[in-house]
Amino acid sequence: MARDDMPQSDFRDAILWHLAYTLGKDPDHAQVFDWRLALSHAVRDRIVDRWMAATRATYRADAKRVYYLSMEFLIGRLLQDNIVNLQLADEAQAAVESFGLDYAGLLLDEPDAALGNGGLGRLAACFMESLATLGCPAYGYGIRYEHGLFRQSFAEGRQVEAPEDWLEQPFVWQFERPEARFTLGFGGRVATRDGRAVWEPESFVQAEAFDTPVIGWRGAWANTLRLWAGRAVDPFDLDRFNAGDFAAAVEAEALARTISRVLYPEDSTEKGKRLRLTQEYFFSAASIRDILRRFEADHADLRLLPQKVAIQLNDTHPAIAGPELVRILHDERGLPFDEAVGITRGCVNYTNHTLLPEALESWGEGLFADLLPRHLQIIDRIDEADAKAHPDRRNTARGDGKVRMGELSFILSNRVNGVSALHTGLMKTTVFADQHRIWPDRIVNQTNGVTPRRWLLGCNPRLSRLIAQTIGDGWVGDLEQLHALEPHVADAGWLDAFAAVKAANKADLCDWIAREHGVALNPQALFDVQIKRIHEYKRQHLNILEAIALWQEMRENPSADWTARVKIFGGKAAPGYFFAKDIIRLINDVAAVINADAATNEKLQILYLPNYNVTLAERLIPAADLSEQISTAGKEASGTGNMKFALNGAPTIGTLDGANVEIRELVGAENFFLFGLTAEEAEARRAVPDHAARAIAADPRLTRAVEAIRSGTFSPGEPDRYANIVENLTRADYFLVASDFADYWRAQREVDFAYANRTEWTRMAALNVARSGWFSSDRTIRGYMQDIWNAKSLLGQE
Ligand code: 6GP
Repeated sequence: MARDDMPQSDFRDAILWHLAYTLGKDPDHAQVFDWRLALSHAVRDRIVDRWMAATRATYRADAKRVYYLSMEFLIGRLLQDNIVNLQLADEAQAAVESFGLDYAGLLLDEPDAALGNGGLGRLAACFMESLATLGCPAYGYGIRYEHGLFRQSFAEGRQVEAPEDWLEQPFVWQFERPEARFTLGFGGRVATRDGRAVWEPESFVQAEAFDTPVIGWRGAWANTLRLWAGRAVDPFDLDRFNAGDFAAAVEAEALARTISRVLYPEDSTEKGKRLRLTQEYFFSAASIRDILRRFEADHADLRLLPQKVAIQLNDTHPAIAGPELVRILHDERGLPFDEAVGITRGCVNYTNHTLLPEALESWGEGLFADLLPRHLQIIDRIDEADAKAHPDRRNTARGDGKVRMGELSFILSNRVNGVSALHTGLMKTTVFADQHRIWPDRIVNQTNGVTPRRWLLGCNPRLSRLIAQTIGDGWVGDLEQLHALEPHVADAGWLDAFAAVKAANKADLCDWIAREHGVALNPQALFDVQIKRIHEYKRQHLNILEAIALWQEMRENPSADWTARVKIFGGKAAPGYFFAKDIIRLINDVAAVINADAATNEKLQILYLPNYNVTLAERLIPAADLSEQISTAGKEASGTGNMKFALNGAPTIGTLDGANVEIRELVGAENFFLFGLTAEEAEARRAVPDHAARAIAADPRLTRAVEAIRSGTFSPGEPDRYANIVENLTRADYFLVASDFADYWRAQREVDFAYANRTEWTRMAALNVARSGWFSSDRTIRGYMQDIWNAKSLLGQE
């Protein structure tokens, strides 16, 4: 094949062509890495035409565009996802195997792009895929971090963090856009000229765009994920270099790149750092300029902006986009202030993802004024106008020497949404009660969802095949069709096939764990999985306490008919969150002791897999029997892992928290293991003096489990290693671990009992699948399009 014979149709030839002409490699000497890149290029070629067609259609229709601003996009690997959505899986596999290569191995060679911490970032990635699937013209805007979320390993059970380096390899999916650059100012002062405020920043950096196409199901539509990288306005100072000061010559570039260097490894905790606020302004301001540039290319009247532009703030991290838009419209384009605010409010909407007070961002006035002096004035002016209109208003954006980003987002938004019914309700009665009283129509609910392409079709091919054989393949684009599985649940033969899928997935996981981690698991055991960020409110320590109590009871009563269990944990702790890191170490210490106990280890094993990420989730969820969703009620805004487990046939053990409530309603109370205090009861329990000590005293199992930790059973020679955890559990126990323990124990024994009747269990698991269709992110995005953005699908018009 020659260079000019760029193959159009034959996929195998396309791979060979890219191997030669894009990568300069001879097939005889190509490594897995080269083949993977060649395959990726061949796949990317199939995306580009559709991507351009979608962009052209959007221009032609002058359609309203949705802009999803998010500090995080936890996209994971893209090769398989793109292949699945282009329906190229069989062709790609055949081509790869014809070269004598292992297809799965090739897919796994791709680095996992971890440009996010957890739920918020992964939701943004699912939303991008659903927006494309639904043909909604949309752009994701974020930061192109050089280093994503840190890599986690364990040393003597303790979390060790190492930098993540996904960009050390070529990222095939992106297109660099050197022509799309904006210069952004920071600091300085606000001057007055001709009676108007003019911001005179002190320093400048440039934002450079990198575009990644996001292709929807069946390749019908593609949108753009545009990530900004920092660069210096003058990257190289030749005078300084010639003077021999080589480091200083590139100092400006090093500083500018710092902005997009690392993802803050924070989840639900606020990090009051200058760099973080700089990052937030950097990507929000670059995005606003890009949005205006696109709008102004075709429209002269800025008052049309709300008809053409919907901006979604993914939590408060991009909240500064609001004042930035007001500033440009007023200071730079000359619109009256009130009109600028009105237009901004017509475009901007805000999603809240947590009620935890420490996660509600606020910045000291000093820092804010130093970095964004003009924005501070704008915020004050909006606050003042609101105060005049609503004299009884209490929660303003400015107050207590702080700029409060939740309030700021609220007052500059058209719609504000929560992410599950319970969470939205609590927003109205707690953090945003004051605002809700004044603007009762502003808060709406959009319960989260997950994309079925990645979280069923891609990650669970066996179950997908069984479903397709049973009800056809319409469910992939219309997940509610899974309801058609329900009648088959009464069919013993079908249930056997369903059980065989889970067994095969578990066998695969066991093989992988044996290979990678040298641990042999009992595949007959119930696989009980808790994977998510480590946080006190998510209560991994409740889970490990139950494991300790179970182990103690097994030792006491070895001949009882115990249901064998493997407890699997995965998740990272923010590096500065010491309590969470103690929990990690405790789980690892407990695992070491219990796994070494020959008296029980056929019945109980504990495994903490390091470096939890999207890829690991894709491995674990299809093989899970039980989904642990055990947060203190009122604290988990929604959860999305909970949806993935249910969709893959793992019933939940959980509290009435976040979207668990809706999962339970839909799958049926009899197919969900409920325990624990409700959000209301939890609030009341906190007021009871000594609630923790009382709960422990009332429960001999809990007393004994806590005592084992306290006395050093899991930290021989160092009994006070977990003094902090013990102290917390026995005294303040804000997250009510002790109060919920007894009921959790009861629900776990119900699980044991139910799992022992394998047919009944399989029925329950299958009903979880059949009834989880509502949790597709397609449904969520339709809700946003209708209730929040007023945006239309352009499918069929490309
Ligand atoms: C998370 C919430 O904790 C989780 O419950 C929810 O499912 C997810 O957002 C998506 O809505 N919040 C975050 O990850 C976060 O950083 C500031 O909130």
